[in-house]
Amino acid sequence: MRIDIITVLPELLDSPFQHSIMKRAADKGLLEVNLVQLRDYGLGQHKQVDDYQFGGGAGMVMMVEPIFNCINALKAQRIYDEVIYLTPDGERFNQKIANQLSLKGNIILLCGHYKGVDERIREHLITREISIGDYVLSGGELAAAILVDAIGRLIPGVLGDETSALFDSFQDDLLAPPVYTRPANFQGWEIPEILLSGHTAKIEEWRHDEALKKTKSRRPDLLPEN
Ligand code: 6GU
Repeated sequence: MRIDIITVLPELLDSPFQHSIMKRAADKGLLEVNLVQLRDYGLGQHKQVDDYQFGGGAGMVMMVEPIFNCINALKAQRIYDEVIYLTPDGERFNQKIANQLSLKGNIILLCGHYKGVDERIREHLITREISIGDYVLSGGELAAAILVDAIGRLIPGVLGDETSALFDSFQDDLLAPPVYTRPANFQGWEIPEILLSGHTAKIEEWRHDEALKKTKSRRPDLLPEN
């Protein structure tokens, strides 16, 4: 999978994909993240990418032409399955969307700034608009990092244990059960005895019960209504 991220602040995204699981995905050739500096497509001597909004009002708007040229330059290289605009008024990102996107081949992520992008970009070039939650960020870059992480780890072969992504919090609409590691007793803080029993079926049952309990108390909205 290849993800191109169009941004005026590629520096913000230099580090997030160079560690841990995202690095492993890149090293294995399973995920290629390419940062595209929008300013390279800016207009005139000053490489302008934003301008005052028609009708007046505070805040700059990202112009059509640089984004149009940038997206076209990418599209000349390969076919894209989605051109996603990251915006607080997009569809709220969740595990289901991450699952869908992890099956794609090539994706463009467009990071907005200032007041956002000229609406004509959204009308004519964007295939999907995604928000990461009900709060406002100063730009789409950190949202893009979150998408890439959530998507990247779902690509088959990226996680060491092929099955582990399937048992995560949210993947089955239940929060994850508690986990423990050695020592079994730390200064009198003991782990649940069942985990030392060696009884796999009982342990799985306990984990499911704990997951259900936690979900009921913290996120009842995730449970089916009955
Ligand atoms: Cl995708 N972008 C910005 N700027 N703010 C957000 C967001 C995205 N999602 C939630 N808030």
